Amino acid sequence: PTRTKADHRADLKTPLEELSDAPTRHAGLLAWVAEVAELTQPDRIHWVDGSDAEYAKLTDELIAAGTMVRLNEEKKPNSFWVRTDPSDVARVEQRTFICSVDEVDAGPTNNWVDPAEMKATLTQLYRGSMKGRTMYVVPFCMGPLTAEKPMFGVEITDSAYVVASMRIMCRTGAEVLRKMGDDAKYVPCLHSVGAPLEPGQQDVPWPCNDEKYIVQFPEERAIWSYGSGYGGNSLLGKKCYSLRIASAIARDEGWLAEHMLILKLISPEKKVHYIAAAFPSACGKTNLAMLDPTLDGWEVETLGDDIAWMRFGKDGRLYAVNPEFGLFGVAPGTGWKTNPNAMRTIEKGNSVFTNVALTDDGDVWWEGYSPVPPDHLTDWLGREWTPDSGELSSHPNSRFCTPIKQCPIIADEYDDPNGVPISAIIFGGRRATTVPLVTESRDWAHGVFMGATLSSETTAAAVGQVGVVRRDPMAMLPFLGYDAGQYFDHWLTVGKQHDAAQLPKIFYVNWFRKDETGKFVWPGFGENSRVLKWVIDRIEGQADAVETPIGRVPAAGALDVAGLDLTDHDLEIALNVDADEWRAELPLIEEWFAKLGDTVPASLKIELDNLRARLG
Ligand code: GTP
Ligand code: SPV
Ligand code: MN
Repeated sequence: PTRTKADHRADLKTPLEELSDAPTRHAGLLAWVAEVAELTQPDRIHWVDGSDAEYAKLTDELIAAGTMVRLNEEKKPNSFWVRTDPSDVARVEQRTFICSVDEVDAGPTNNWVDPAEMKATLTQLYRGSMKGRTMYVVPFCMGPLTAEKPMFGVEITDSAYVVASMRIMCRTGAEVLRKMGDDAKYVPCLHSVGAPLEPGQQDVPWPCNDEKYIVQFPEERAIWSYGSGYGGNSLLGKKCYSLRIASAIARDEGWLAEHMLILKLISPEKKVHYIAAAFPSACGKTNLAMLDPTLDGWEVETLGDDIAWMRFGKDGRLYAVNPEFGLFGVAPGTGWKTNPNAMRTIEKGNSVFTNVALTDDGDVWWEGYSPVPPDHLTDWLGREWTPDSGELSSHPNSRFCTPIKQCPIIADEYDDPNGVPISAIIFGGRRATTVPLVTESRDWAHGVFMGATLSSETTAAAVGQVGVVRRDPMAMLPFLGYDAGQYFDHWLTVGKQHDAAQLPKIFYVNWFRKDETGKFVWPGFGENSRVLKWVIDRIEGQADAVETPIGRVPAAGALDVAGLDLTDHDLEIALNVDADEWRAELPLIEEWFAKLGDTVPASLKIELDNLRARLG
């Protein structure tokens, strides 16, 4: 006799029966899982163990559901192509909330709703929201499990895509749960795509909801996310935990949680320096993190491409750890010429590609993947695409999600729970004008001023208009878990608490300056090693700089441009400090500080006064 769906259902355990043989005795966790199951009404509960067998089953189910397509094993082994709903392609900053108890603590840069009110709203939305679906429980740890105080989280989600991606992006599974024991503290992260299924209702390949909420409760250290399956909105260990919640923890505990890559730079003399750099979303962190230097004898190794947790060591130096386990990189623009190490990383497979194009032989493609596009593709919307289509084959915020350990230049220190000592912090943005290729700050406070006033053109990484200049302090505007002025104060305070000689030197870069025709004047990518060399030479007292009103820039001849195919005109534009352009910047910075209000530290206002005076 053929078995009906109803027979099959009758065989399944109820969610509460499943809980009784859950793989943990952590009472707090069990109670929370039971409470969420009661509220969201899933068909079943699955505790994620992180095994290969589980991953194979999960991806098979995603293929059957039409969410994933398996790529050609010879091109990209164990890898998958995913198309999202066309409306669910980026972070939703307008729908992101910091629900601190008091509104002032969220600061003027964040959306705020009273936490009780927000919980009431979301509880209504979560009620029955997992009907017809599996509720996955994903234990995870941000940073090494061997840390003195491992930073645990548990994500409950009804999205198998999220489970598959979390496995790549952070340390997950049975080992984490074991290490949590019966009573470890963890950040509860609740996620639902908000698309319950009625009995018999056919699912769609990418379930989501038009109503979206990405909510952080900083005092409670909890995250509630609803309606979106896209990376930064749904992989809650990433931006929600490791930046928004962690920045609040870091303020309380005296450390820094930052939107920064971490790289290791080795000079021809084999001298090692570690550098952390903060650029806004889609402004070059992944590329700089795995840069292939064009300068002879210089080498780069990768430690992280998006997030750095930095704590002061007993020696007074600032040590950085990458809390993540994978790369969630912007696909377009990633190719053998621009980022060969990313290409080598994804070639090894075990990756999920979202909103890129599919080739006829089961590989992926995107703008910049190779110089000549294939004759035919399936684009990110599932349509036929040819080079004459006149449209992008891939969404500008399409992403590759791949294990960081596959990076051929991953540094050995990557797993060290103590991190690496940072010599230089680099801030940078995407500015067509005004901001020169590289500027050195005079001291820590001046460097904090540079970070606090960082500006950049908006990109496709967030929903909204692209190319609009906005202030993005320390590249953290969308990721700050508390008041921006207090955040600057925290930066100044940790600087004052430590020996100035041991602090990293702070620099400011811009790879994106354009000439009068709209062309980037600086070649970027591997050539950025020339800027890193100047940075390190400055630290070691081996390169000359000239004072300008905005800081120190390379003296004539101090930036190594030997062998670089660059006209004098382009180099001049790249390095130029134009007093008129900077005078035009002053009212924008004033407006920015005014918007932030009373909590902007007085010393940053003095920095602004000094800048104004120097510009005359
Ligand atoms: P998120 O993952 O969103 O935080 O972005 P990211 O900061 O890691 O940016 P990523 O390195 O992925 O670069 C984003 C885009 O900028 C890609 O299309 C790159 O090709 C391009 N890009 C990166 N570095 C450079 C550079 O030095 N010059 C130019 N012109 N473009 C660059
Ligand atoms: C960013 O937008 O800064 C990213 C991608 O790194 S996301 O995970 O969506 O935040
Ligand atoms: Mn990022």
